[in-house]
Amino acid sequence: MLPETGIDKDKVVFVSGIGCSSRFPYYINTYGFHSMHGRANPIASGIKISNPNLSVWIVTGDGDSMAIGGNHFIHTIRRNVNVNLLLFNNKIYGLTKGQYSPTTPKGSVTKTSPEGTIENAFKPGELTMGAQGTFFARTVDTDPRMMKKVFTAAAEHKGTSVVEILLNCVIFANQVHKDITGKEVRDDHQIFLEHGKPMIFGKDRNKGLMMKCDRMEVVTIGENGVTEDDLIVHNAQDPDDTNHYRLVRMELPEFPVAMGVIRAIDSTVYESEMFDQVQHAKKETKIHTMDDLLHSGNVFESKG
Ligand SMILES: Cc1ncc(C[n+]2csc(CCOP(=O)(O)OP(=O)(O)O)c2C)c(N)n1
Repeated sequence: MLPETGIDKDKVVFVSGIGCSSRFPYYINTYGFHSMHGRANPIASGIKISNPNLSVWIVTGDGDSMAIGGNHFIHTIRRNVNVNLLLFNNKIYGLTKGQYSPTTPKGSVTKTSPEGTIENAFKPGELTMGAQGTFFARTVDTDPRMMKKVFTAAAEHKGTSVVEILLNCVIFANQVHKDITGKEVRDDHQIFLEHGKPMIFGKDRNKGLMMKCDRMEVVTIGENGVTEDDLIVHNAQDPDDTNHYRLVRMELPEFPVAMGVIRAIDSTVYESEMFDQVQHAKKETKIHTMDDLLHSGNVFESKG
């Protein structure tokens, strides 16, 4: 997918934190930076701000970006730095051998929760919306066609593009997403959203999402007079995030899990605004040399 974006590979940087997922920069033939646990976001932000011509990708795990790096995650999104963030969500700390993470479902038995976790799990999409995110998409690692579509949209988006990728840790959280991604269930348990298209899903393409009294509901086309025209048409570009919130929260068994680009709205990006401010400050300033600087403002003279 990267070669098809037309971006020269010398202009691409992959920045990761720590974790199995964060080993990614070694597997790709571009520049890369395997950094510190939870700190990929500030490093990637610095790279992008100092050299906006680069295509900057962050690769992170659910532990790396939702726990130790949770603060950096929300602030990168709030600033809308033009970077792409691939969040490998296996719902466990893999590298350190199976401790629960902030996305581990409540009640899960893990190495650090022998009686089941007693914490509510984060949904990365909810955090993205809460941080005023301009782009959120979800995909599955076993669906290369879906991944390609979603990554291409992320690359094209101007702002922080958050992509949640559902995948297994084959050792410590094997089949963790099987109810969503399993071959026999995936058509009925996922809905692939496309901007401007009605929200249809199901093996027989006869199920859909409809608004009923301020609530989203699953309906069957052909039952109770429901037709395709009654379904919600996906508007990923709606600045009002109410429906996007509804979509990222959907979970089994009541709803299918939303895939594809859920939100992609236009907004200003951090590094452009910073560039404009720096240019303006340079033009207006009376300080051009170190001497000017030392003699500007309050100057104290030491006598005695
Ligand atoms: C400052 C610091 N604290 C803790 C660790 C130990 N540590 C390494 S990876 C990791 C969790 C990784 O989990 P996740 O981001 O979900 O990645 P995965 O291995 O599952 O891909 C932890 C706690 C560390 N390397 N550095």
